Amino acid sequence: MFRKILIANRGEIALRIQRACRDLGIATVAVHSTADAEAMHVRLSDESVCIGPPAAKDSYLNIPAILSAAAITGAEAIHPGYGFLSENAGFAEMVEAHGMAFIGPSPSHIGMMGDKIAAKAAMASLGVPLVPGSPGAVMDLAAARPIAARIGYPVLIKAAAGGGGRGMKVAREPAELEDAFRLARTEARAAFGNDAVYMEKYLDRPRHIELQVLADNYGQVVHFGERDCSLQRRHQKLLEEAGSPAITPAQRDTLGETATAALRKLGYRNAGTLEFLYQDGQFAFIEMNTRLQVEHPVTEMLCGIDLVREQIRIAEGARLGYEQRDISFTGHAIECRITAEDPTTFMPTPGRVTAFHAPGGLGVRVDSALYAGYFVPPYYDSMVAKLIVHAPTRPDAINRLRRALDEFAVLGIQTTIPLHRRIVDDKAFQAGDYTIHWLEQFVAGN
Ligand code: MV4
Repeated sequence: MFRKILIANRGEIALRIQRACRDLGIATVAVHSTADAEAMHVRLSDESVCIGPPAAKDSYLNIPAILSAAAITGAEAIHPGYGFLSENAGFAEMVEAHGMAFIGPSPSHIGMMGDKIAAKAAMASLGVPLVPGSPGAVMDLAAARPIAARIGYPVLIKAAAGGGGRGMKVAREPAELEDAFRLARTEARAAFGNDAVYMEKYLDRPRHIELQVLADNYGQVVHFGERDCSLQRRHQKLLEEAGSPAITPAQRDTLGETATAALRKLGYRNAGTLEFLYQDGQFAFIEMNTRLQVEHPVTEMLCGIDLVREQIRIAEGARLGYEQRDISFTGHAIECRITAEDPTTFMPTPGRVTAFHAPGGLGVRVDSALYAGYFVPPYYDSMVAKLIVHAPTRPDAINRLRRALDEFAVLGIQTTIPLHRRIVDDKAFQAGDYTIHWLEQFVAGN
């Protein structure tokens, strides 16, 4: 059993991880930048260490400072949260080289899934369905032409080191291929220092559906169903649901069986999320995330499980101790990501929070590090709260979400609460009838 864990993150996710540690009787070490000296994750931790100036590259991404903080406090393990160093294979390796546990997958699996071409090749060889595409990297335009012709236009050119939509270009017809290919390459090199690209058939109206899995160190792999993350704008998710309004329990079972069998053969461990595009009744794997995700609470509410606790136990060497048939899916859960942004222009709105009142009651959860008097700094991600509701049915969850949003008060700064409130009242949202393009249209029409 770990006695002390260092949490290499800030904000709501640092609190979320602290709570799981407390529940397990484990002491916590917070790290923080000089801008976060007054932050809630520092106030609520057992110990804290300042690791550098405000810019993330000098603090939350400062590997020597974080490893030193762990060494001087005697932490036995590091939880990276999401973002920052969470998918940095080199960091995971260094944590282990310093005799500590990295609470996450092995460095080699983080590295494999960070290369989208390698990830797809591994999944395809293990029977997971893919979007039709190039068998691997596409070296030049001469190679791209016949592959595009075989897949059929429109095609998408993606960066191997990409993810999250950066370095992605569509070619709707052969005449567009040359420019799209060259642009994708150039962007990939600039953004990732790696210009390897691959090609896929472009799906024009998919849903974005992801599957949550956990694996222990002894080959036991289970899934906790899917999340529908289609409601996004510029690759920033705004609202997530579990389960997906578009998926039947039988589809969930089939997808889960295929994915868990593949990860068992890969020897994967700890938490992971497989991302799929879903269109015309078909799932196609696109990427795998080797971290705890922002939207994990909808899965926790649906399945009644503490995913962070499980991550910690797995890292300690515990067995999962249950099987797929022990996992049940009850009701429906929805999460709203509330950001410190103007709800119409999406410009960040850092500043002083003058009053804060979180909603409550049955089936309502708020994960946030805000408090009255807190100053939202301009240096980091603008997400300041997650509101998660759970209810017996999707219509009940929507009603509960409306009620909770009406109770939620964040004064002093602008937030996206009013935008969420309008989404909840939309007929298409209520019908569950949306694709990844729906929200951009919704926002443009307002
Ligand atoms: C796609 C696609 C359509 N067809 N792949 C964007 C981010 C990256 N994770 C994958 N992405 C997409 N890949 C094919 N073959 C459309 C997107 C996409 C998208 C995917 C998920 C969530 C939001 C999105 C927004 C725009 C494009």
